[in-house]
Amino acid sequence: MTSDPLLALRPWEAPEVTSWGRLPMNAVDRRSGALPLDGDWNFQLLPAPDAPVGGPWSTAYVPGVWTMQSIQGADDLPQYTNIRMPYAEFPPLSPVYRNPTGVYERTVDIPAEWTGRRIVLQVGAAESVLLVQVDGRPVGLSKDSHLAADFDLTPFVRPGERATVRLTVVKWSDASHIEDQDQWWHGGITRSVLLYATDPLYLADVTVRAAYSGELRVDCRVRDAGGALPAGWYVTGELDGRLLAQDAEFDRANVEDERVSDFLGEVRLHTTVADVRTWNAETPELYGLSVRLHRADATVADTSYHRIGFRDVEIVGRNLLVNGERVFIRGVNRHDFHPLTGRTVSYDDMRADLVLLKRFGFNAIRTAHYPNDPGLYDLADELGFYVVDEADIEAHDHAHEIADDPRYLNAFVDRVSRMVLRDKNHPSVIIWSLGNESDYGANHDAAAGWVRRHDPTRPIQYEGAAKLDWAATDDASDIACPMYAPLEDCVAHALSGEQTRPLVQCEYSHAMGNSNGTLADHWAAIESTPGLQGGFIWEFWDHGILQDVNDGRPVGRGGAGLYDNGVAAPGLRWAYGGDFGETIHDGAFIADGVVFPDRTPKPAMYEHREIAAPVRIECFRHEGIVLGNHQHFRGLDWLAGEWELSLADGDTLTAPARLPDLRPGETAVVPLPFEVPREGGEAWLTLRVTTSRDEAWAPRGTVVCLPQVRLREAAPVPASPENRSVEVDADGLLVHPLLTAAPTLSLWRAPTDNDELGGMALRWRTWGLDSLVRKTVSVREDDGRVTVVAEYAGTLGVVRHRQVLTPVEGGVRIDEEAELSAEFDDVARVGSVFETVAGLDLLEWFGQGPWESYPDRSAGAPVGHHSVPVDELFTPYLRPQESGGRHGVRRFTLSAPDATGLTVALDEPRQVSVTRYRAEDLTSVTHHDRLEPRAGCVVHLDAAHRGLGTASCGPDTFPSYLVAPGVHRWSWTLRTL
Ligand code: IPT
Repeated sequence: MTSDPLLALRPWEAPEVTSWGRLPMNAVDRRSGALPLDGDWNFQLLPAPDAPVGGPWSTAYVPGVWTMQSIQGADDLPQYTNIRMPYAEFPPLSPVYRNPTGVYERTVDIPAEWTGRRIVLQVGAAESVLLVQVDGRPVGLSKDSHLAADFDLTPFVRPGERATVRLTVVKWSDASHIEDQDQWWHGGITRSVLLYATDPLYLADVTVRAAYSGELRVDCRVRDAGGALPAGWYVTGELDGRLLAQDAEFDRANVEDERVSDFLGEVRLHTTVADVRTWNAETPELYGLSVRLHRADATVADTSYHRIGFRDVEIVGRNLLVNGERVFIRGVNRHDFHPLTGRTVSYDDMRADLVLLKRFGFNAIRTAHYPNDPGLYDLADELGFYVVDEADIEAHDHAHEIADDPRYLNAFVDRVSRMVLRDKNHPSVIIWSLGNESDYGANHDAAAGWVRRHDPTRPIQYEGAAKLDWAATDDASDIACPMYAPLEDCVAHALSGEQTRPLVQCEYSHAMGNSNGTLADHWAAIESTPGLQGGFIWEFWDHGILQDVNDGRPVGRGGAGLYDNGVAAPGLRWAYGGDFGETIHDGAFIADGVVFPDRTPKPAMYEHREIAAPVRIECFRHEGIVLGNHQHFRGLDWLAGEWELSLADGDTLTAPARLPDLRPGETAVVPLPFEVPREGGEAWLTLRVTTSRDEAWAPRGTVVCLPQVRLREAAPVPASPENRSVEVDADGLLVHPLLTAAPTLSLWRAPTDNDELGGMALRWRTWGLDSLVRKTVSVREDDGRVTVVAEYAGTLGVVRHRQVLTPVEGGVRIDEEAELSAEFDDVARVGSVFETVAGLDLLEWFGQGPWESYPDRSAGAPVGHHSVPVDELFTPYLRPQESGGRHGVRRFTLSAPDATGLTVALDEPRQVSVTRYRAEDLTSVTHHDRLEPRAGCVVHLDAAHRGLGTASCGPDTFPSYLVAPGVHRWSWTLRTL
């Protein structure tokens, strides 16, 4: 077989050529009633597009990338780069000899009943150049890897006969230079392929404008594919079963009467829906709209179905308004990703993504950095999300050259306009984004100009334009949408009096590894500073690919069920950059999401859930608890509550809560549900808020938030001294039957990704904090009490540490002091570390929990009595690092099933971690599957622990969360049970 003659034109190095023979994009969904062509196709992978086809055929599954399938003779594996192109060629060129090109071929029986109809092939998405051939004849080509390409096959096929369809997909092209997003590089067909048929006269496009007022305008474009147009044809619309055409006013400028007759072009249905149920992300009310093209005899020639929502989006001054409300954007950046299939995602998977996001308080999605699968938008409409729809343009490595390169002008306008044409009818889409990280040039302005004329109903954003001057009024962005801007800069801008447009960060709070420190601080500022409206966390997924450690290949589609709770089954792991043998790669930077590759939420999700709480405890006054409704549109009737009173020296008591009837923004005082005696230890009141009925995204009883208030402070508990002594060894180290390593000073943690990429880890290693050498200076016994002074030497100097061990009833009290000279201005922690015997497998504590929390990420972990098996305390971040900490721990017990064990009481709420790993165990391996758990527990309790921040990409934690030099003192009591 010859290859495609279109290939002779070398379209993969011609950026001016964006398509050939491709039909215009439109919003008519052709999926239902189509002939699906998904499944196994004959396949061969050529080394380059101009190599001859002729080798042996194997099979590839469609939709799917070949890089994730074990295909005979196809050895092209995933490769991860962030900014860098994986090859040296400058735009528009790509490697001449190494340009994997997949040839997909299959036969299709064209249904006989399609005689006389127009027959169209739709390829859902292919990256990065698609060429279509039917029975050896060239049909067309397309670029733009994340949008569908339709080709009219009517002249190429005969109904009732068999046709051979060949799809050639070239991996590297001029288009790759503008698809340089921070993600895995793949190759193949990533969305469904189908064949559909229409009447020769068909609905070519439908544009819906549904306003908050109830006004509805439906513009229909009717096309004649066959030549002469029959007389008497007309269009009707039906909204939730009600015929619109009967009471709709037709646009008189376009048509003579209700009938379209002989008119090729626009038909407008225009009506106002009385008592309209409006759409917003909290109450996403949808209507079903069917637009029908009728033949003269009233039979239906074509139908287009849309679920529409009535809502307004506008910018007034510096506020972004939805239905007139200044809504907060609690967003996340989302890629189309799956650990088994790469970029191919199913409707059920997308639904699971969005359901999870709803359950954790998110209300917005930026489709980073390309139009997502069409199903995503249907789900966002239905479940309620505000979507920033982003065009497939990221020229990152060559941003500056490309933004003004006229050879790429077509591509910019093509990609932005095709996205708008596809997604314009979705109520969820509130903003168009021109792309990501591509500098700012004339090509952007051209695309923005097209959008402003075509869809004046939505704002445009583009970070690359707005970053030059947040206060500008004449660039391609209606929103100042910085990425990773320091919070103080955002606040200062909002207070400056210079702000001209809303400020919504397109990326912030980088979720790589153990991260998202200061999220609560960000939201405290956003909610209290007019002009700030939120942002989009980077990002939803950890893009770990499930990989077989033995053969190094992706497990692929058959891997369902081979992972659980964020952890891959034995022999498998979550691969990140470099794991497929790539020499050019960006390592674990691909694992920077708030969920693991199997969608298990990371602890940061609980932080977000609480920050987004729809109902909150404002404060506690004499008359009772002040509750507030923090939503924009909804009352509290969809929520139910239960009070929990956690007493430090007692149990947890519960009482039913009746939530008041509050409109958004209102507060009310509700009586305190418990009698709390004035005396006693700490008392915390939690309102456990759940869904009171089934929501589309949560069954009744799903936890929504856990707001909390302290009712009573801690009272000091004096420990009675014992007439015994404490046993220490010659080095002054505590001897205790349950400890295998005595408490010593710890100043280091296994660096988090933020610590590594932010430069802290390097500094700590240079200071020698990871390998301090302890030397006993003195051991003094005095009346049963032992005072041990030791020095811990690194390269920066010596840290003096003193322990006073006093026998107390049932155990020993340890008063500690460590003095850090001024050079130690930013260490990971100051605290004690010890190790226990095996068998103490349950941790129970009073403090914040139950999930992992850190000093700057603890707003979502309520104080209470918690109990978690030791093996479940650790969070399996893809690259092992500090993990499993619990903030604000007052006391804890580590016990064996026979109730033996030890208990620790702390002088103040402290950061504690109990894991199976020493810090150096975690740093000695690169992947979680390589960790060997120890039999006993490694226990850290810290006088001070550094915040997490987000320095892997963006601001570090705030100075208030750093560990300051000077004298640190802490005390704790260790008892056996
Ligand atoms: C920014 C990118 O937009 C995003 O795709 C991702 O790479 C993120 O950073 C980090 O994970 S760009 C960065 C250079 C600020």
